[in-house]
Amino acid sequence: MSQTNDNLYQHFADRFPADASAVCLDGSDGRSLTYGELAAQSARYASVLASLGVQPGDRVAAQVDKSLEAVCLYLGCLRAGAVFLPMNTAYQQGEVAHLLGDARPVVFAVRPALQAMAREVAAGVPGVQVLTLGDDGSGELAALAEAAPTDFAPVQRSRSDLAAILYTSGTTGKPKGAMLTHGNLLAGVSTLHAFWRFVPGDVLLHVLPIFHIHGLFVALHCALWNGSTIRFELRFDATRVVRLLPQSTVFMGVPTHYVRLLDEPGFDAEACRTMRLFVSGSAPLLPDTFQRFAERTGHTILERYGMTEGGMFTSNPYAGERRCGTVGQALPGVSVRVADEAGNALPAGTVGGIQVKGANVFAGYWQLPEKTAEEHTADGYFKTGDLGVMAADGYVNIVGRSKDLVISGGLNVYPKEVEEVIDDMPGVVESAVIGLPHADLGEAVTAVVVCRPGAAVSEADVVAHVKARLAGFKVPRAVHVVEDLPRNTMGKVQKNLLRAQFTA
Ligand code: MCA
Ligand code: AMP
Repeated sequence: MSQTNDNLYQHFADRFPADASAVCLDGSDGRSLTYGELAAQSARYASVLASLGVQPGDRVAAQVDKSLEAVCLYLGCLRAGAVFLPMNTAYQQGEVAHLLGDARPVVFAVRPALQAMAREVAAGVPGVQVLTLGDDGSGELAALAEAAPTDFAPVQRSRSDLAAILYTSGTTGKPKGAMLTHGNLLAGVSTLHAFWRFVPGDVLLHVLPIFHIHGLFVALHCALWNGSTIRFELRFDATRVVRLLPQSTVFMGVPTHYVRLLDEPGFDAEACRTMRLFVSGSAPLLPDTFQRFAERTGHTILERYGMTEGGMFTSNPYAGERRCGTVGQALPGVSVRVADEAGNALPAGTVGGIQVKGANVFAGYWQLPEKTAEEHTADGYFKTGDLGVMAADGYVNIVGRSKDLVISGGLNVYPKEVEEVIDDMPGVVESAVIGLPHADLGEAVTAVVVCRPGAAVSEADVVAHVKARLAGFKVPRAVHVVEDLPRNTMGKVQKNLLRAQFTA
């Protein structure tokens, strides 16, 4: 009896439109790919990876710009049975070095402009081959793909085989790799596709980066699962979005996207006339944004909640009440509870930790079994680190985080990482990094710094120091120099007091 192949690519391919000339990716740079070309191109990337020695289970890292080629590389990885490791393009040398050293990929695809840096980092990592991939069909990988065959049978995978590792930071220490299996991703996409009622003819307006769950495993996956055309915007431009909405039916974004759209004069009900769904997530959507959006367009944003460690956990309903300020109810197949530390579910209306379990929830942290165990309860729930309240009818409100985290424009910044970089500066005694309310970004990274007596450390010095070492979105938007940091009796910095002091 032949075994079913649960390679995620095989499941996508089984659902691709019968008409191979249907447009899949319609790029904002004027380039596009049909579904037939996507199948052929991704086969070529799979062949190239295999010829480079990539075996099923080997990691393939990519720090490349959003492009048609990046999608083909990703699908090629799935086909070859490799484990895809996407990296934020803003990561600097130190951040990349940690990920490469930890994941030990066999291939590292990089932007041509940054190949010197990539090669320097890779020199310290045994076994990794660096190959360039541009966003316009240029680069070494693209050239190899050009010459490769257009057929490649997807490698046999079971649901428990790894498909991707996405790194996510923690309150302490370095970023950890969240391992996602073919089964996790299959469960995620099939649930969302049905729950958000994708229909033939849907067109996705895709503006998110494709190195995080939201852009890659939520937006792109739902559209591929539906065989949809994807208006593939290589970067977010609110004016272009307003122009493209009348050719689209679904949009997914972070709250900053919605805030910026509301600043566009032409953004109104007429611009949204063909749209059936606006989804928001990755950060809290302010009630003001939710309400202004409804007044301006007649559409109610559907807010959902998830994490790198498993994709989506809760969603407001497609047909029922999309309740402002909530992230909706547990998605089908996902168990969500608000519980105490011991894992006891708390009564409705009580604040506690949000814990989740389901086929979409990750397989653990790469090579960190103890950390994985620590983050799970005895009965197998994953502790998200988010604090919430569940109403009697199951709607969840996220009220805070037990993890020290700032979310800026939908991107996570772990204060500890930024503090460590600032504390290394000559003249600095210590620092505390907090998030302060910001109209555009939701929260703005803010540093509070204590200097040595007589040391002249300016805001510009701190900004320049961090910028040289960490991704741009982690750089403080403001720096306050203080005499000392407020501490409680245990010696812990009272960040709530700092937030109150520096909130305008
Ligand atoms: C860019 N910059 C930022 C941010 N993004 N600063 C703070 N926070 C940000 N999020 C800085 C750059 O470093 C640069 O600084 C300047 O802004 C301009 O950069 P540019 O790339 O042009 O910015 P932008 O186009 O305005 O980007 C804003 C953005 C983007 C569109 C909101 O950040 C974005 O795409 N965010 C979405 C991220 C996302 O997909 N999150 C999902 C992950 P300088 O000028 O000084 O160099 S969370 C997830 O996946 C979970 C599962 C979930 O629930 O969804
Ligand atoms: P990441 O680790 O980058 O996947 O980010 C996941 C975190 O984003 C979650 O733990 C939440 O803190 C936050 N998050 C995602 N969606 C929402 C939402 N709709 N509202 C509030 N926070 C959210």
